Amino acid sequence: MSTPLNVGMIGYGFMGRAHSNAYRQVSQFFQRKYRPVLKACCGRNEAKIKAFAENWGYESYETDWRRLVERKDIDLIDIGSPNNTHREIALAAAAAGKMVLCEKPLAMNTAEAEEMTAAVERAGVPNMVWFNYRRVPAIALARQIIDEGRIGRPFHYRATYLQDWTIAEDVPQGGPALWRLDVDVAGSGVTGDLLAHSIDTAMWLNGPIVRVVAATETFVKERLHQVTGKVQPVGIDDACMFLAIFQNGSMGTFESTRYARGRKNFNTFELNGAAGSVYFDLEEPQILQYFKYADPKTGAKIESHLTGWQKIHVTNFEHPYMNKWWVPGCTIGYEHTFINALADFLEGLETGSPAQPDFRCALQTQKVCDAVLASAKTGQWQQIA
Ligand code: SOE
Repeated sequence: MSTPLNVGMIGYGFMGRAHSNAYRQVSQFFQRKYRPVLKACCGRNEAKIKAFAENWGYESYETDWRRLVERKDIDLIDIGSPNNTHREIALAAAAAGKMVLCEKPLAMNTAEAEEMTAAVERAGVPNMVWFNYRRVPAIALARQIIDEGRIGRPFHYRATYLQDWTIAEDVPQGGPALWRLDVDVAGSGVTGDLLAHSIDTAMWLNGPIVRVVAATETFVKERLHQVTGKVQPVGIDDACMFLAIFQNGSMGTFESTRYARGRKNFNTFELNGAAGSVYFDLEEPQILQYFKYADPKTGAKIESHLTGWQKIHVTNFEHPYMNKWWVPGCTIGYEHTFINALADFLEGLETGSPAQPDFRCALQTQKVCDAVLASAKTGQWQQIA
């Protein structure tokens, strides 16, 4: 017998849809004790939230998130609204004893993230941040390969996260869909929006980042603001590059922009170690590339004429998450990363071993983002606690 878990979803944009889809699908594919029930969704525009509730099958809707948080029939609050709303909702939800899931980045800055982490820990409520790319099976396989010692001593980590949707100068900032360009709502530009993903993945695969030095650029200095109707200065970073030193002594380079013509959601990483390397590119999400130089157990080198990059099609039953989906060779996509993440969260509730990244873990990513932005201002290396 499964136990219902009543979900209150805040936000009905891109992430509201991605999370709602996960709540609807997860129990069909993963056998878990807890079964999400789409109890209520919430958004300020009544016509839109009503239509959203009908489309996704929510039992009810609210137009004020405070009402949702107060409801006795809600177990879990999911924050899928813009970044500047995360803190207040998370604090209220934790105080009301609700489980809290939050879209990335956790907060506008480290101070907020610390407050939110303290709140969920004080309340003792389960929590997680939706860094969904950890749940791409090929990325999870990279982690497995690293844990198995197949990369050996790591030397280099290289990440890029490139998009091209803000090149035109007449793209406005602010308001629905375009709040990511408004610094007062987003907190930062590509650093919090895209590099937060890269940093989360990097630290999951290669351990903590301890030092960074960065440069950012805002290519279009003024844009029409959709809410005020005025042309206003752009406060976000359009592009960011930084160097990083990991605690394990390896070196990292990170690059992100929304001005890479032709790149839509180009999220890549490569890790080079003494015994091997791994490479991933989200444009081929079912592939993990692996270069094997030496056997991790015996240390024996691969015969030189047989070395080369292997393209592993990550769809076998033995691969992470894949025994829950289709038959080998059949791929899964973007939406499944959210379903896999939710399945892990539900498993954490059941086993008592919380799914990651929880708020505390995401706080560390926030600290790296803040250090990157601080370094871009001063040009100096920044240490991360
Ligand atoms: C930005 O364009 C964005 O939608 C991010 O906010 C998401 O986190 C990323 O996964 C896709 O790109």
